[in-house]
Amino acid sequence: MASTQLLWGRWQSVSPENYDDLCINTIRFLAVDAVQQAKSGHPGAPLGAAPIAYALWDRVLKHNPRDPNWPDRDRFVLSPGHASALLYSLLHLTGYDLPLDELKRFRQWESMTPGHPEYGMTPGVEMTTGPLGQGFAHSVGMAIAERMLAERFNRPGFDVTDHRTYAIVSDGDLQEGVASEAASLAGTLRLGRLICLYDSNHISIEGNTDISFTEDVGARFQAYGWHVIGPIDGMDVDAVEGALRAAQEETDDPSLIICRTVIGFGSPNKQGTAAAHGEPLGEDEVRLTKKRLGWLHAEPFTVPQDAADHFGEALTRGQQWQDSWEALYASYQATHPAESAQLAEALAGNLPDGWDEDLKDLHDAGGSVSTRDASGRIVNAISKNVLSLAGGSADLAPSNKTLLTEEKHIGPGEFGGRNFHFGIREHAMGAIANGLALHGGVIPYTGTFLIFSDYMRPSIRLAALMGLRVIFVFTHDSVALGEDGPTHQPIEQLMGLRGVPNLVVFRPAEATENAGGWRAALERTDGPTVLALSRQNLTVFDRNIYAPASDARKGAYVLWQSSDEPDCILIATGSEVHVALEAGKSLQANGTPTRVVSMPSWELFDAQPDEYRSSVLPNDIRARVSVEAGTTFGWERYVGIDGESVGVDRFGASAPANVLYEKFGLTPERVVEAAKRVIVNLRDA
Ligand SMILES: Cc1ncc(C[n+]2csc(CCOP(=O)(O)OP(=O)(O)O)c2C)c(N)n1
Ligand SMILES: [Mg+2]
Repeated sequence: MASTQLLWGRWQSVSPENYDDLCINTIRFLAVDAVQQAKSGHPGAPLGAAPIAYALWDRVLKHNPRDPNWPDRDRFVLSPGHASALLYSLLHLTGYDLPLDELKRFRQWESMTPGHPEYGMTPGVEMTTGPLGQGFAHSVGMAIAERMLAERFNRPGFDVTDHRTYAIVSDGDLQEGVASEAASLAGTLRLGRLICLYDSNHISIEGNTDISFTEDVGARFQAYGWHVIGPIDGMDVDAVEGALRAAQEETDDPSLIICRTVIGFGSPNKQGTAAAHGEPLGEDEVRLTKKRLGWLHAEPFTVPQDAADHFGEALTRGQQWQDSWEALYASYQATHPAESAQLAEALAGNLPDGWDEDLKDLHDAGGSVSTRDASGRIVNAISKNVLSLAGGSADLAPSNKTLLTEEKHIGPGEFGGRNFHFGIREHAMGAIANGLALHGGVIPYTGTFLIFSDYMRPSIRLAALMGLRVIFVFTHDSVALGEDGPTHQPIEQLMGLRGVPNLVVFRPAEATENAGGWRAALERTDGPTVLALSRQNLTVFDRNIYAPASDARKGAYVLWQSSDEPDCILIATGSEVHVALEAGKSLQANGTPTRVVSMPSWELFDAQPDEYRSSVLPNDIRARVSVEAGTTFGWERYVGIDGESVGVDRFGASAPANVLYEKFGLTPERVVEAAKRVIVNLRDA
């Protein structure tokens, strides 16, 4: 370990005049002390990556700690979220509204310093990280959004959107598949303003990365089309700064700067080993580490005045950046009032007045159209008014109907379009869509088959956790997709998605409900929406006969019922509403008054007032049957212990849709039988 020895030499002799050394140690020991105080956390990465973080934050990153939401700030993502203490040190020291007391409450209930960075909890935290690979993939989305806004709103002499996206990424990040997907697309798109610092310490939890990760990462990224710098000495601040400047110069392609670092740097007994990764150093080792690095302050959480003064310059720099941007923006407003107004609206995420006007009368009653085709028409109608709406599919646009037919495409170095080609990369598609939403100015949607929601579930979960407006379009939403068979037929996916907190799942019965789903999704500013859409055609309800389509927004509504007080309620979603309706009419014809409830969205229904909910599902009508072409697991919630559920509790099969519906019992006859059984059982009870 000759290089480590050499580094020891440099770091042993910290002199007070040397602000860099002092500041880096201040970052390190705030993090180490926070972890030690919490008796929980990860000291290794902050100790090792402090110099690269410092080089970026002190010398390069354009930000204003006083205004974490300044639109033209550089974005910074700490992809290894376990190194959160590093980020909290930086935020505190550079003057964000994160008091030292909050670092002392690291990982405690309702502190601003949760175990992993969480979006919305701490000023300056751009996203929630922790699931490795996601930070990196989201940063690709942020970098794309920056270019899209620049393309749409910048005018000659007015580069009002002109920033970069930086990420620190770790071994674990670059092992994860989602990072490979995102890196591949970032290379293709030539995202020259994306710069990633790779904290290459060759250590993860189980030991040296030699045991599982031996590829040449630089060569791999070069093959993706990235501009690769290094390996460089990640403990050498000047070298890191130099690499960052070189990366800035390279505007054609994204840059990866490979920084060789030492995990747990300075800890005599743990540095360079996995022991430094995920547990406090221990009181003794903290003392030894401080001694080793020449840190003279016995008291934990010490910020030497010289360090505080030096970091404080970030406030002055930040204000100057923002002031000059604001001056530019003011003259942009004066010379380009329309553009600046639109930019402000886009950044605020506002929808223009009358944005959904074109959705009226989009579909003829009595016609027959799949909800995916209807969605295609709807999204095209909305996109004409909502210019921030942009999205695409993971290579299934012709099937998902996600194409904006009159808009251009996003491609290599081309960001003026609104149609994405994510390639067959569902996981990164989700992450990139989230990154677009996080950046702001773009309202993203994605597309693939419902079955492949499994491939992007971690990104959907993060969208829900962060409360992002992202619209996930999933078509081919049941066994009714037919011949492609069980690998393509979703069974447990709908219910699985319903299990994600803060995710709205909307499965419309036909085109007019579908418009309600899109409306709800666009108007929902604090969380994502899944739209589950059919491959097969479905009759458009005549709303003169049935309840108004606008009721779909309530999540569930009485679509139709017998004139007499109903004996039973059939509750269905999506294509099975049509099965339930036929069953309901047949029950009525045979003397059993019935109510049919269309329930496109559990979550929207559950959010309604009690009064409304019990008007749709009155407590005293306990004979209930649910009908949905998916797992029945979970429907007890609405049918209760006396009810029954008609669904598919097995993997599907390859056959024409009508055959599958017969074989799986998704028929009006089966629903009628179930309803009769439930009614009889209740009477006999
Ligand atoms: C998707 C995912 N899988 C597993 C983990 C658990 N985990 C946290 S850190 C880590 C390894 C970290 O190694 P590295 O990324 O090199 O970070 P370092 O130890 O160098 O700080 C693992 C497996 C995780 N956070 N995310
Ligand atoms: Mg590592």
